Amino acid sequence: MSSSMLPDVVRRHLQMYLVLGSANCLAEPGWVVQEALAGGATMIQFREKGRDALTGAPRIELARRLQDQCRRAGVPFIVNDDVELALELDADGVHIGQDDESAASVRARIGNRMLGVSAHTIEEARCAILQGADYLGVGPIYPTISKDDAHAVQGSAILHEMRKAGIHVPIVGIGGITKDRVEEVIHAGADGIAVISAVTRAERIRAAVEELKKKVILSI
Ligand code: 3NM
Repeated sequence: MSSSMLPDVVRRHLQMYLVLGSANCLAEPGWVVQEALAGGATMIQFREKGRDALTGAPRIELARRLQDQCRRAGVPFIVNDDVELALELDADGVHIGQDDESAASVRARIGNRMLGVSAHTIEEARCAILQGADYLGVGPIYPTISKDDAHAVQGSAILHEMRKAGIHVPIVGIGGITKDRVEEVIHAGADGIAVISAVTRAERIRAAVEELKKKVILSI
């Protein structure tokens, strides 16, 4: 079972989904999140991963601070790959990859919170849905500089294929998405875009989010 959240509500949260950790940010992460929220980010995922990632208390402290900002903006806060942290913070949801704990087990632990699962094939997508995913993250659609262990680039064709195969759950495209690629991703079947670098490395974060979101909405 998925959560009680209606798919159309989930779809709206996926429109301009910012994924980030401190290692992705050129500026202070709290400032990046504040600007992204001001620009209309529809959901935020805390993904504190990689070589320079925070650990222990500083990691939890940062998560709490970003979550607090999201709460004040009324935007869901999702924790990547850490059910314990999500439960400790009372986060709105969890996002997991294929190498993490099974989706069924995460669903059992998080109750009605939102569950996102990364899926690279139709088989993985079907399995995630059966195990209770509320949405799928599908990628990498384009080459990415933000994930060292990313799968081979799939192109937007994977989105088309999933929709053609009868997968109707909310899907967010991820991997190398920039403002010039939004239309292709949405037309291929995604409900929204998940981005790291297009926002965290933008010179003007608020304006970048506004532009990406506008392009998503115009392409739907
Ligand atoms: N997951 P950027 S690609 C976190 O394919 C992540 O599942 C991916 O960052 C997947 O927008 C990716 O900078 C990195 O390319 C996305």
